Amino acid sequence: MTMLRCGPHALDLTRPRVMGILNVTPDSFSDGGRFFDRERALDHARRMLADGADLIDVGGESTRPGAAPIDEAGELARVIPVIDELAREGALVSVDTMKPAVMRAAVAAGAAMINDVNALRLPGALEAAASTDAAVCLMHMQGEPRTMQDAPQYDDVVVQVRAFLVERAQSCEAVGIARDRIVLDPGFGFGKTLAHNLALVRALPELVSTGYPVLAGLSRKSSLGAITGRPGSDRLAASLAAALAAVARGASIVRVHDVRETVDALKVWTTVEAAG
Ligand code: 9MG
Repeated sequence: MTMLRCGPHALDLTRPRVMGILNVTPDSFSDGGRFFDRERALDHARRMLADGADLIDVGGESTRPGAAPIDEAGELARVIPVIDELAREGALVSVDTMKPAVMRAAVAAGAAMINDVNALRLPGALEAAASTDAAVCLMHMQGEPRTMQDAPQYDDVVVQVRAFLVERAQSCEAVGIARDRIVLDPGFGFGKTLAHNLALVRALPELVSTGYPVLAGLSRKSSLGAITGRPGSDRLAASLAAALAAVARGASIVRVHDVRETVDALKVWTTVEAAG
């Protein structure tokens, strides 16, 4: 599929696309104290767009292992004003949420993609997404964020992740979410060991063979730390290598923190590939 339908936008996937990460949580953009600074978050999003991000993923609830959950009202208060402003400025905005009410409100505020690490499994989530014209990113996660890294286990991680994602995509189509609105994501680091993540990167072509576009989120993840021995703040080179490894295996969208560097790396990669 070459065009992903995202509300009023159509994302041409004949070349790899970059999703910039915007965490609107107090630990990401604090005002120097305990509060979230919305203007700093918006400036960061504008910087990512100027650097070449094709879309911005706005999330108000951290999915890191051990992170504290947030209630619906708190999540809405964080994400809606930011989505509203970025959409008004013409950006293609994705909302990173598991909650049906947040999905509906975010799309009403201008979000054109729903990125759900829970693959629309909460009661009401499928129906909420179906009531919109937004694209949906269905991610695989084993367990739940608080405990998912405790002892992840699979008989065959590639077979199980692929089967799960195909089942979720079919559930979406059954409630009226058209095929050209669906993206699949193996969920690197979500209930997976380093060996599981590496197997999934190598097997990306098997996910691509489903016919749905694939999104890969490897940026700064702990697997890259396990390989390089570097902390999250020092994983730029590792993240670029991972993004290219994913795109080389057919990923259509990469979800990243370092937009400028990823855009440059992809320009070189696509130029080399086009020349061949
Ligand atoms: C919210 N979030 C954190 N990591 C992610 C990943 O790898 N993929 C997607 N779709 N969302 C993610």
